[in-house]
Amino acid sequence: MRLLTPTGRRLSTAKAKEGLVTRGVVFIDQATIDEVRSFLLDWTEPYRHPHESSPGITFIEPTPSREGENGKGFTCRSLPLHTDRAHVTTQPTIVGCLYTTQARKGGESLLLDGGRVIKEASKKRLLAHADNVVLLVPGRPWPPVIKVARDSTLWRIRYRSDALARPHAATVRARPLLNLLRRLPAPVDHTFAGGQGYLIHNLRVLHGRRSFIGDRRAVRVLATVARSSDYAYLNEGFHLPVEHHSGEIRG
Ligand SMILES: O=C(O)CCC(=O)C(=O)O
Ligand SMILES: [Fe+2]
Repeated sequence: MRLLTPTGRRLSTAKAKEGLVTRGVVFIDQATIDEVRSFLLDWTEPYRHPHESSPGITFIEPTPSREGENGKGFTCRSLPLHTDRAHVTTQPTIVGCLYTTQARKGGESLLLDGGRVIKEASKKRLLAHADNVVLLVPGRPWPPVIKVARDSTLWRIRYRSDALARPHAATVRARPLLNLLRRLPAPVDHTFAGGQGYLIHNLRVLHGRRSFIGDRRAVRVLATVARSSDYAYLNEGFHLPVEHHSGEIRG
């Protein structure tokens, strides 16, 4: 397996972990699922998912029996930008997607750095209302979409906008931030062939995909950083980069 920056620069295992810290994303190439698991082995633990096949591992492919309200991933439809498991209490920290079969047409992966959204909200002085833009999840507590933890240094974003959960402004003053979140910047799209894919910091980088035609398959890996790891703070959020150039997920 090769670990790469989004511009294709090769990374060592250690630098790839750093890439998840500094950019929130690492690309993989010529990878097998066992290699992805072994990259995660000594510093993360599997995050359990109701649709998994083994701890932390879910096969993402059109599956008619799972096409329920929460099953859009198991169709060939587009998936708008989201945080995995945004509607439950605790999200996986690391989400990996290894594509095993490329669609005949479409199916591009979409990625957007949530750090860029937070910076934009900050520039427009909208973050004072962040506590009041919540993810409306019927029957569950409504967590804020953007949250800052630990002495205002660790940020996180929790986003989805579909039948299960959507952002909601609890006060009138929070509406401009809600509007900003409803109109996210255009994501960067990436075409991954079999053996390629990405690992993202799920509390930072939003992901989705375009609709597709043909057989498209992926293996998704969900993980939480082990408490003993130096990177355990990623389970709470990420540090906003000081310099954020174009904001696009590139090198
Ligand atoms: O199909 C993909 O590329 C991503 C799927 C996904 O994000 C999901 O099912 O949550
Ligand atoms: Fe997802």
